[in-house]
Amino acid sequence: MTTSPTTTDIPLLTRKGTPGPPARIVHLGLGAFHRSHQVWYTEHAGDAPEWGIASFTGRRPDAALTLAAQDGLFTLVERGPEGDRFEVIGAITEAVDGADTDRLNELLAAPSTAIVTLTVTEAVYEKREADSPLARLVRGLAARRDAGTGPLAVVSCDNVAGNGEVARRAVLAIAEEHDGGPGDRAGLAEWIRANVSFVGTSVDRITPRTTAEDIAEVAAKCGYRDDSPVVAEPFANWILSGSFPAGRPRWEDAGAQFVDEIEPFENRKLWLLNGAHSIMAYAGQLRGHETVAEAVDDPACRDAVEAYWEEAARHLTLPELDVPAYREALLERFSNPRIAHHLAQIAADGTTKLRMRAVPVFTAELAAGRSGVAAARMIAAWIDFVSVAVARGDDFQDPQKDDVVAAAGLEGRERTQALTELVSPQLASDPIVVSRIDSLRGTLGVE
Ligand code: CS2
Repeated sequence: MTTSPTTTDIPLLTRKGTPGPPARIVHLGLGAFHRSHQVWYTEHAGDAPEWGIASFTGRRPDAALTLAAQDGLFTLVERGPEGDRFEVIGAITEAVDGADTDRLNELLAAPSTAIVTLTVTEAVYEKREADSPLARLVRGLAARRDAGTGPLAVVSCDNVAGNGEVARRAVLAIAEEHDGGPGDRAGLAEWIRANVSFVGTSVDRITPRTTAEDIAEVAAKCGYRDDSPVVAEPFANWILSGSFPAGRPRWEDAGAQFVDEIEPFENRKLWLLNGAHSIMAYAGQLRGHETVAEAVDDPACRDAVEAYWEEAARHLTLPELDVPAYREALLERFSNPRIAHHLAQIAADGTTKLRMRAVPVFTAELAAGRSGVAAARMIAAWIDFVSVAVARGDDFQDPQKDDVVAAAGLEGRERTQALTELVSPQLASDPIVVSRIDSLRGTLGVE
């Protein structure tokens, strides 16, 4: 591994022998967002010394190796419009390679473990493969059942509508598939139903990818070497709904909100923030922009976002959602010139994301007898974006990539029809809807 000249002579960030908090939370999906969000909230809970996190990577061990060398410590760089604030975060006590399922099973079977949090990406909830993070979780839950160590809470922190319920269904489906089959999992689904609570959440903190410059900046400003800092905006929000049968940190001390009914909050965040992000990711890149701040500064993108917000707002009626203030705050967050939030990062997994970000508003507008033109434009921008990517042979990430490539090979309206179908078979079955999307193609590209 190479280190920049500025970082060779200074000591690596470590705990210097002081133990971290006991691991009582297990996390699947050790990435930057997990660290800027759930780890930050746990660090700032009033009872933080009692709550450590054992965090497992997803596909690759790299993040665990880097963090383990620092005893789980990392720097959070809070990047405001005026400058950076640095904070060493110590709530991760163990950073583990996701392939180490023995350790996962051991931790899940431990009576001290009370919570499993997840940031496994939207697309993973649709996967049933044996090596998916959710299948690993199911095997861990079997270990807990066998050990007789009682109930716990699973907390999904992915941008998925109804994430608690979606996680529950996915976990039960995997458990049921194996019930009575090899691995002696008979009755596992039943045990999960009785013992595991699935907590729904709305999560929010813009977390761009860490760059080499960020690493150098931490070394220069903090006087230690951190090979894995995280950069995030100052804003953070976490809304949760559900029970914690084995206890939880006092996340409310750090500003987390516990509500009975999560759906309106979740919709506000998924539609207004993430929906706007997707419009900018596709239209913005087609128009030559690289970051959210650049895209929101372009009147064409900004107007498309505002029009979409108008449609979405009609279905966000609870007064406490305070949509006008939320929209204003979003414009400010998106415009933060010091956060280089790359549109390419947001553009990934379009089929899954649009299902959550465009389809519900489009469907609600159609049901109300309106056109849903702004939601349709988000889908049209995605179709233009993947069409260009496929034609140029650019790499892009999508759980249905082969189907996207095949559909993008069709011509004209057929292409619109086939790509829309990958996002929503229901919308694609309505010829008027397909024509509407088709007529919007090309309207947000380069002028
Ligand atoms: C983004 C989100 O990449 C994406 O799809 O829309 O990661 C977004 O930045 C976060 O949800 C903000 O909380």
